Amino acid sequence: MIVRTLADCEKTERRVESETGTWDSTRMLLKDDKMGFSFHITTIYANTETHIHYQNHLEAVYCISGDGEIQTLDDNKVYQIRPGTLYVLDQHDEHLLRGGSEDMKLACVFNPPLTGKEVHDADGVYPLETEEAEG
Ligand code: 9YT
Repeated sequence: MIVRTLADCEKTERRVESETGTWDSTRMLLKDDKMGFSFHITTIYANTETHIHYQNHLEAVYCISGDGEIQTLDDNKVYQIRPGTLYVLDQHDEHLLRGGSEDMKLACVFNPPLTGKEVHDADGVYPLETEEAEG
């Protein structure tokens, strides 16, 4: 059994800030937890744009609060994101994620799970970590 609070996780290395200055994220579950997915609470800052392309991961994202939009780059479609919206990157969709008039709080699930070290490649591809590469 694992029980954690967001407040406690935010005080540890689980909370990361992007080098782009456009988001922060608290990784409440990571690969070491051996659940087969990772779980994150991410804040996308208001009036920002982040380029993301998770070529090695599938991700589902649920909006808890705030507002923003996502633009998929292969077809230039724009989708509004509001509390209650779920978007799913089932095609490893390259996209621009924009914060709206206020910070957007998102709950995110990754398969395969992130290891926790991925912040340095923050605005593009996260590598698929191998057992050898971790340590
Ligand atoms: C919105 C989004 O893609 N969140 C993913 C998690 C975050 N980028 C992280 O923890 O690395």
